Formats: sequence, C-alpha cells, structure tokens
Amino acid sequence: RYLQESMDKAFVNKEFQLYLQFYVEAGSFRVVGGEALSRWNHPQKGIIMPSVFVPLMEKEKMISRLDYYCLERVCEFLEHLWKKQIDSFFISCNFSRDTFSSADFVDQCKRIMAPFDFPKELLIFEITESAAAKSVAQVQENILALRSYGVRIALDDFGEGFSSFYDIQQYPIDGVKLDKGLVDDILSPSGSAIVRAMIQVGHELGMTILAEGVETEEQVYALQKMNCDVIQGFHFYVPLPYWDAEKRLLEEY
Ligand code: G
Ligand code: G
Ligand code: MN
Ligand code: NA
Repeated sequence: RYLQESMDKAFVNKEFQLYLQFYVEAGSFRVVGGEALSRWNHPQKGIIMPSVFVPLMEKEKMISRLDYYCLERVCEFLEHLWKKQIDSFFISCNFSRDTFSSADFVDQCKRIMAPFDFPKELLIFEITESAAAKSVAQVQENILALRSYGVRIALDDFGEGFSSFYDIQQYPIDGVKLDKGLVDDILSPSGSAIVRAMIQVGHELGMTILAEGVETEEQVYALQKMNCDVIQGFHFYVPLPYWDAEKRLLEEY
C-alpha cells in the first residue's frame, strides 16, 4: 500500500533508474548490445527490484507509464552513443503485455522516439507471452507496424510458462530469448537436445537466438557448440547503472 502511493511520486521525482546488462556475441564474446532493466531508487527503502514493483504496477495499471519512461531513457542513451560514434550497439527494452497489446501502443512509441536521432534497428522491443493471451490480433498488428517503422521485436522468456513454438508462428518476430530455466538444464542430455532443437528451428525461421541467465563456462561452451548467437548472463556481465555501462562502452569501442 505504502509502495503504491509512492509510485506516482517516484515518476515525478525521477526515482526510476535504468541499468544495462551487456550481451556478448557467443562466438567472440564481443559486447554487441544490452538489455535495459529498471530499478527503483526509493529515498527511504533504497534500491527496489522490478520483481517487486513490476507486478504491483501491472495490478495498478501503472506499468505502461514505466514502460514508456524506460523507452524514452533508452532512446536518449542510444542517441548519446550514436553521437559518440558507437553505432552498432543495440538495446532491448521490456514491455508488459498490457502496454504492448494496447491500440495506441505504436502511436505512443513513435511519438516518444520521434525527437531522437539514431538508427531505429538498434532498438529491440521485448515482449512476453502470458497466460491470458488476449488481444492476439492487436499484438500482431502492433508488431507489424513497429517492424515497418524499423524497430526489432524479440520474444522474451521463451520456454518458460506459457510460451511455445506456436507463438513463434503466431507472431512475426526477429528473435527469441531462451529462458534461464532452459539454460540451467543445458548440460543434461534432454536439456541439451531441447535447446539445440530450439536454436535450429529459430535459425531456420531466420531468427536471432539469445540465451539468458548464463552463469558458467560449461554453459557457454555448450551454447557455442549449438550455434547460439548471443549470450546474456552473470558469467559475463551483471546489470550496470547506465553511467557505468557508458564508461565501459567508451573503453571497449
Ligand atoms: O532486473 P531484473 O534483473 O530483476 O529484472 C526482472 C524482470 O523485470 C525482468 O523480467 C524484466 O523483464 C522486468 N523489467 C525490468 N524493467 C522493466 C520495465 O521497465 N518494464 C517492464 N514491463 N518490465 C521490466
Ligand atoms: O526480462 P527478463 O526476465 O529476461 O530479465 C532478465 C532478468 O534475469 C533480470 O532480472 C536479470 O537481472 C536476470 N539475470 C540476467 N542474467 C542472469 C544470470 O546469469 N543469473 C540470474 N540468476 N539472473 C540473471
Ligand atoms: Mn527481458
Ligand atoms: Na527473460
């Protein structure tokens, strides 16, 4: 309750902060992009994680405000990098199902992105499939409109909960992020067979495959052998505050 009341104030006081977790190319370990993850820097409670406040915001119908806020911060950051000649680093941004399935989603995104100068394909929108997969037609329409505007779309948490191969057929997406749960099992015979097959299917459909939650060297080798494209996980990078991420990027490039 206390948190709910302070959420509105949090936007006004700019208490939400963006962190960035780098992605590496599976073959070369080169940093190629990253995921924007929000943190709430609460004046009394300190850093609050999205696993706490995102579900609350979804319940209170405030999540779209956060999603759009993050999108704007990500655009600022991409423009900033673009001006410093860092011109191939991409960033993915999370959107809740509520936000992504709304009828004015594409217009809102275009309005937010319009003032910023960077190649649109450096922006990836991450969407998840949920239990109540309502508004499928609206989501399909939004995906098509966004892709023709230039941004790319990835299916997040693939292989967890309610997502399935059917979603890949249903939505015209550019890539999938294999859920940490799949990566956790990747060294077992069945786990490796499943992930290998998923990567193969994804590639045949022309998609980029990212593995999430990679924590060990053994997992990295297994994923390399399966031709996974991109790796995200604590083995390489934890989420960094954006100023820290920027510093490291300027050193790398
Ligand atoms: O940051 P963490 O490492 O705890 O992220 C937990 C979850 O919170 C992730 O699944 C991510 O998708 C979600 N998340 C983080 N930031 C945002 C955001 O701005 N909007 C939405 N909808 N989800 C977010
Ligand atoms: O949006 P999504 O659920 O994919 O967000 C990624 C989440 O996974 C974030 O909470 C991020 O902090 C977390 N994460 C990223 N890499 C790792 C990892 O290697 N191990 C664990 N346990 N969590 C990770
Ligand atoms: Mn994500
Ligand atoms: Na995920």
